[in-house]
Amino acid sequence: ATAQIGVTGLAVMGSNLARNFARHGHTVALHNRTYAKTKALVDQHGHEGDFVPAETAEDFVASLQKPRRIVIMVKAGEATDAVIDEFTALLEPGDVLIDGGNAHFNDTRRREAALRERGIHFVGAGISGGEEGALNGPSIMPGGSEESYKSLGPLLESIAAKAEDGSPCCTHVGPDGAGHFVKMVHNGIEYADMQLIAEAYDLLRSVAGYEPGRIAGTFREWNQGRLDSYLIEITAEVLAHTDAATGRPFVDVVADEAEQKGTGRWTVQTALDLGVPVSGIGEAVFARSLSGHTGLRAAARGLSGPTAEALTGDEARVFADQVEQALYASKVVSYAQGWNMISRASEEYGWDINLGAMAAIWRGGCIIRAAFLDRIRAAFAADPALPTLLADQGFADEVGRAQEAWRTVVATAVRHGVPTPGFSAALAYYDALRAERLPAALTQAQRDFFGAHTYRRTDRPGSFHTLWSGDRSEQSVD
Ligand code: 2AM
Repeated sequence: ATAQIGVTGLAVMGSNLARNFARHGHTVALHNRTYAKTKALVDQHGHEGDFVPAETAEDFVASLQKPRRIVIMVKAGEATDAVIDEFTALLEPGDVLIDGGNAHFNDTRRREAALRERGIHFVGAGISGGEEGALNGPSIMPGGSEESYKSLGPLLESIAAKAEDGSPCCTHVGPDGAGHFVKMVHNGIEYADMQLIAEAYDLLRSVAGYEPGRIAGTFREWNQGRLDSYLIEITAEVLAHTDAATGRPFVDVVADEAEQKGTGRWTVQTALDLGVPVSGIGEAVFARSLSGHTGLRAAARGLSGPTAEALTGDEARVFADQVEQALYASKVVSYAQGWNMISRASEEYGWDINLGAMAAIWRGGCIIRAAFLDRIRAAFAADPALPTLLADQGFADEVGRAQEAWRTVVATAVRHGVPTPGFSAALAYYDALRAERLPAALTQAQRDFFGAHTYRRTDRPGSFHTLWSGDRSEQSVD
């Protein structure tokens, strides 16, 4: 037994992760359901490090040092359960099984509890960064027991991306499903970021009248400032790209129906269950969904819209700057919502998640990597109990300075008939949070009227019901 770590499931993600381990000096046991993939990996990349290919699960397990550490990289769902069952029979107490797929955190909680009974550590690890990240340094979000992280942590940290300050983009997130939970929220935030960027693009194109090439330049400029991020960078590259077949801007030849694999939807479903308003992620999921409803869109194409003219010259340039401010402010709101969700789940499940550490490990490797995340890390370092990012003085000041431009952008979008559900929902959230009084008071009164649901008063404690269909006197309800 010579291998420090094993990888089973050698499609692209698994292969790249195995190569990443090997390139960092670890001896890596390799296994795949069909041996051809294992052989292909060793044939092509065997020179990159020490690999121990195995044809059978038994040989694979026998090649691993104890406690054994096996990373499972198969499609989330039934395949994961099948592989877990196969290996559980071959493992001993103290061994560590790691699921690096995009499992739902409730599946991870179930699997962890079942394996814990047999003394096996099950680690649901979120891995972000795609194929490229898996090979060159992903952001890794492992859950599971503290004890499992003692032996596994150094291995994972060695292959993880490194933030600018050199620290690894990997930390023990918390027990059982905590790792897969934060990976899910990461993806939800990614959806929101992408939606906000798409809205900014749409406004620059439809309201400022910019061509894609010029918008690429605008995004490149923005990428020099506070919006500096991987997603802004690739947006500029996409917008600068010309379709070889037609000579048209690439973005104009791509069908405008966005797809989704489900982690955004999971985030919103889970947020509803936890009672956390994540309107930015919600709008992003709905926007993708709407784009795919071609029948509805065809049926609505003839509906009337406004006749506002595109802006020109200085007006367009001023507007583009306002869009940057709206994008930034909306981004702060959507991250604030995402962190609320992690915080709420951490309480609900007893995960004790370090909120600042999540920002720290998303600074590199993952799709939402950005300079911005170091600001979030710093905000939680200054106040670990920060109730919302918007309460951090730095973010509050910045959003405060952006808010007039943000309102102008949303109002202009409405006047031009350009849908900006992300910008609009973020602004509505901001205004609702800061409001002295909300019309929820009226909602409560209505609920008491039709359903005797009772209400509380602003001036004294207790619950009350008004006899709406009687003399409208007030009853005290215990
Ligand atoms: P395969 O090469 O034998 O198809 C992505 O599909 C990876 O998951 C592949 O390496 C694939 O193995 C593996 N995989 C898919 N379903 C599986 C299952 N039920 N059991 C084991 N491996 C599986």
